[in-house]
Amino acid sequence: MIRTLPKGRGWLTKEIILYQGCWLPLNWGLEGVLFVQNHFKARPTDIFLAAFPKCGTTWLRALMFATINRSQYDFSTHPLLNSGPHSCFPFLDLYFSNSYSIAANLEALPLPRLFATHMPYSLFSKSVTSCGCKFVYIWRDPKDVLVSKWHFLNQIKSKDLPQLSLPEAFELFCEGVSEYGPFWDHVLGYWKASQESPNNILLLKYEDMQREPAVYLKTLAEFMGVPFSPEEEEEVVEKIVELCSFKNLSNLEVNKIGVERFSDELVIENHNFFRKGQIGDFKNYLTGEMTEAS
Ligand code: PAP
Repeated sequence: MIRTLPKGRGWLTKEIILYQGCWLPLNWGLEGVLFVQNHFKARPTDIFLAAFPKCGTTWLRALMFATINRSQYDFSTHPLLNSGPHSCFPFLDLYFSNSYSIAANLEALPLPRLFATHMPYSLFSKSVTSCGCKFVYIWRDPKDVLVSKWHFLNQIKSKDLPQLSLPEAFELFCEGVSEYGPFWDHVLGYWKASQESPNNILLLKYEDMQREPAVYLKTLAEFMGVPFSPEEEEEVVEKIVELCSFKNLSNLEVNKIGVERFSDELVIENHNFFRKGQIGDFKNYLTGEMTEAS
């Protein structure tokens, strides 16, 4: 099958493959999708955090984990102070890999099971999307996504492969050719599904969350079925926002020197997940012409 699929230039690996309308790296992207499509059994209580890469998974992962488990942990000894946000719940797309450090038995995960995924909505089978489970989807200005992705993938890329220049990345991104692209197909797939099933799919925008984190954290908690009580709104909401803020997380020892082992080939230093965390950084990288064209 793989031999027959269209190939494009990869940003992290040498090439990516177009599978069911989505560009995927072969050794973890496509394998992960095939695992989910063929072996994963969703439960109605499952909650997925879905996003195109570099739209805010790290932040949302921390917020969702801290919100769901707020009665279990004290803020002074919270697990997020000692482990990177990517270890608080797993990437569904990486479950196929035996070397994924937190790939425990799927059936043994605490309820509700939380999963992160970069898969487009259209790649999930009906048995997942119609079982009653929920999707939290975060998206972001694609110009900032492009810049963030370009930095991140060049940073973690094997030294044996050539770096991608920004003009090259811009061209490829506009053509839809980047890991989990095309960007707009990804966003619109979840947007359309949220119009049809608003109780099951919540769309959040990174920029809105940056402006009013407490407001959207309350929306998120309500959507996940764990609304904050009036007493919690006084204090707990602010504490979670503060705990998960870019400033706090990026300054923790674990996020400065820790690593996340996603698979044998994909071991990422946590500091790479925290770059600037700002809105509009694209202005420092894209030319006026690029901005206009995008
Ligand atoms: P992933 O797809 O590799 O998981 P993801 O977490 O979605 O990455 O996106 C990383 C972006 O979120 C980075 O943006 P930047 O490159 O423009 O800076 C990162 O800095 C930002 N980010 C990480 N943690 C936070 C946070 N707590 N609050 C706000 N932004 C954050």
